Amino acid sequence: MTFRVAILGAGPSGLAQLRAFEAARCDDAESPEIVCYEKQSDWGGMWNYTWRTGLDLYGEPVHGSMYRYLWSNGPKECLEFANYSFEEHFGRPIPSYPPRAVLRDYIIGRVAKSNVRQHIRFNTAVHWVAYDESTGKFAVTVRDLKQDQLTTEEFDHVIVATGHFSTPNAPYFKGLEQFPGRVLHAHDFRDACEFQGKNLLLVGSSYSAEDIGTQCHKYGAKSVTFSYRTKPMGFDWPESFAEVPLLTHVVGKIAHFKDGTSKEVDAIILCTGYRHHFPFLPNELTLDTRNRLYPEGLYKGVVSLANPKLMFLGMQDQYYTFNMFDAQAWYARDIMLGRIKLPAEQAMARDSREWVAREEQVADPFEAIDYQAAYILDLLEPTDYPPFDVLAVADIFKEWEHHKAADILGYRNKSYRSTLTGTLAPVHHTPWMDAMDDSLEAFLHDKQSKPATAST
Ligand code: FAD
Ligand code: NA7
Repeated sequence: MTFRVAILGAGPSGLAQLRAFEAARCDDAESPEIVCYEKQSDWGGMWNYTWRTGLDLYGEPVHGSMYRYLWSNGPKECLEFANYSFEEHFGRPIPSYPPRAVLRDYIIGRVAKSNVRQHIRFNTAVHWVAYDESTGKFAVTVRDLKQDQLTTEEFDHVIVATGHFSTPNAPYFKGLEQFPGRVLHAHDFRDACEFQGKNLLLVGSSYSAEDIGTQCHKYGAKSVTFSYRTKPMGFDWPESFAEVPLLTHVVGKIAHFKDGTSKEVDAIILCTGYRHHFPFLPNELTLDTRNRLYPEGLYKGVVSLANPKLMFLGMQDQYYTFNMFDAQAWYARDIMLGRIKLPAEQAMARDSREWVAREEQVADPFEAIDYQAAYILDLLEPTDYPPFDVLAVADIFKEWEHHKAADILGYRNKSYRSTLTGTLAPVHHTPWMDAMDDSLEAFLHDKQSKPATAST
């Protein structure tokens, strides 16, 4: 008798799971009955841009945290699917840092070639997952958003692929309620043009702060002040940027910082990260973790130690993205197909603890890249995911780190060599700081694009 699999979410991770089963089906493996629930009206997850913030058309929390003019923050050569190169998708080499619409086109391109869309129930939000010890099955309760109908179905396995950059972590600072300007979390940031001519305060010192800050500068913000909790980003910022210690309180338009300094600002953006939030999971099944390379409570970073028939994809802090989700999805698939046998509970817990302990030793971004590479290699070893050079990708990530350190506003003008095709990406026709149009058409319009002459 065939078994049933529920995949929650049709972003890159959920699509990787669908694609993994599709690959096995092509090899005549047993195919489970798959239902993928997606609350948006289309696939692509975070890569679907929405102007909405707050609640969606149906009163569900808006998933999207991406903004207009978002360009890849890492080289595309680092996230290439091993079974689908950018060159294959676009029919020619393209520059290394594409904008959002181009990356979405690539993600969708791979799945559009298969039959997996038929498994997805769009406009369907997962509301509850319960496990019945006596039957060994999960009951998944969903709301058909268009019909406003709740239904429940039974499954043998549940794959949680709902992402973790959607529910804001928004700390309070004294005086915010009196601040006479906009206060928002990065999740609700959409259009940098809103902040033209403004003095901005961004709280946080990670990817969102860095990218929203540089983008606002690009689109005409007067000044950008970053306020850090632990340490500054330390880039060689142009004059209109500053990094200051943590915000303590706000009085009128004046923001006060831990070192006693202050600054008048027009808007405050909390770039303070996201929460792993699973409102559809009961206490005993949920994943309780901060944003880290190896979330606790998972074997191989995928299998729930609480119930190994429940698996999570893409829950890590991410250097590697799409190809890591693939590695996880192939691994999860092979567990479900019985190709990989899970060890006893204690052995899984021990293995997980060892990886967590190893993460605690990671001292800097370069070691973090090596750590995630080692994790992916460990996952890939027992699967038939097509070979890709994980360590060569790690080297590109390290080059990227150096390029950012050298020129935070110019690193996106660099080119890298695909580890799949060996092709060196062409240089984009317009330097990133001058490329105001982030559409797919403008990016691929290559009249003036030049071949790169060196690997950087
Ligand atoms: P998501 O893409 O978040 O997809 C999860 C899906 O689950 C969504 O479609 C959502 O609608 C659905 N869902 C959620 N809850 C429910 C529910 N209850 N019921 C039904 N469906 C549900 N990565 C890169 O590689 N390069 C980048 O440049 C990059 N930039 C980023 C910039 C920002 C601002 C953010 C927030 C992330 C960025 N990322 C980037 C990381 C990005 O999250 C991953 O690339 C990728 O989207 C993660 O895929 P996912 O499928 O795990 O999650
Ligand atoms: P991250 O990478 O999780 O970083 C969160 C940042 O927020 C980090 O600098 C934290 O400081 C800071 N933070 C968290 N809580 C607080 C409080 N209470 N006060 C002050 N500062 C705080 O999230 P991002 O949004 O930057 O990036 C997430 C993804 O989006 C990423 O993968 C990108 O691709 C896009 P800390 O250093 O911990 O002191």
